[in-house]
Amino acid sequence: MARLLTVGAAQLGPIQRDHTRAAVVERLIALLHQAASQHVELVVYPELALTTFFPRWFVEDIAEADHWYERSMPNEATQPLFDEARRLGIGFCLGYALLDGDGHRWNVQTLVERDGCEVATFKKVHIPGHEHHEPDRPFQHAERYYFEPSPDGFGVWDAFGGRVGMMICNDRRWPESYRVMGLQGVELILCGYNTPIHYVPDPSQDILQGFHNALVMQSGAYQNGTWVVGVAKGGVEEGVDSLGQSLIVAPSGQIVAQALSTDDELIVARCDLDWCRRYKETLFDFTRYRRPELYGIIADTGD
Ligand code: CDT
Repeated sequence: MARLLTVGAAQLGPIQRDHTRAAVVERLIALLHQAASQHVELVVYPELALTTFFPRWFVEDIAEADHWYERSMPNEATQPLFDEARRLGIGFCLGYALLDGDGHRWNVQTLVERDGCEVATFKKVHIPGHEHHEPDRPFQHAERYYFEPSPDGFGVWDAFGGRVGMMICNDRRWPESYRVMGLQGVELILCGYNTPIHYVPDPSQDILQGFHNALVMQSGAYQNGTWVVGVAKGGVEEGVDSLGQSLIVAPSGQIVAQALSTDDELIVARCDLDWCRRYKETLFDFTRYRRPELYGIIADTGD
């Protein structure tokens, strides 16, 4: 019997600076209701889904940015989402900024099962952008100021009837992200993103944003025999245009669903997790065909 899981990628349009958590949570719940009407079992929301993409602004005193971070999950603002998802029997994956009890700042995604139990909270591994204020930029991308990189790396969890992994935005551009999860038998990778169309260090890449987005997720899916769900916060947010084009990719590398707008939009795919075996047990039978003894340089830290 096929292991079928109906997955929804709940793309968000822009969240402006003055939009309250309560208003955003209402939008998340509206998408959840659409998902319920299409018998979706797992809804995936974008990176930093509760606020605007605040790393576009620099503050001298980082404490001035504390209000963008969650202190716990769920909390008062997000409890209605957790309650409604549990009532509907839908699991979800939610991206947000976390300021933990030890004062560490993380860019995270929390995965919640259909019964409301937390599966895991994943911390972003590859933190892009810059550490310091760069006054010549039209907007900042100071993620390296606002977030620490994960010390944990990429895990995979038994959930939703399969092996589920997570990555966040820039992680999707790195083949190692997929491969580390692939080596743990991943069957479904969940990835939220915020990708400005304008790439300040090399604007010649602007026109290629959509191509690169699909390229990395399609190749990562195929080369590791896994489903990949990529979910954008798109549209013009505080004057910065960001990529939509949320997509769901099959283990064949084919796109089976893609968002058409840059607004709040749900796309849905019925994912057969057993499809992964067609690739994991043939072309990408790692045990049979990989040559790890020749790949040492990939993980060499140069120490
Ligand atoms: N959020 C995030 O990681 N965005 C990056 C933007 C490019 S680096 C400035 C991305 O990889 O899409």
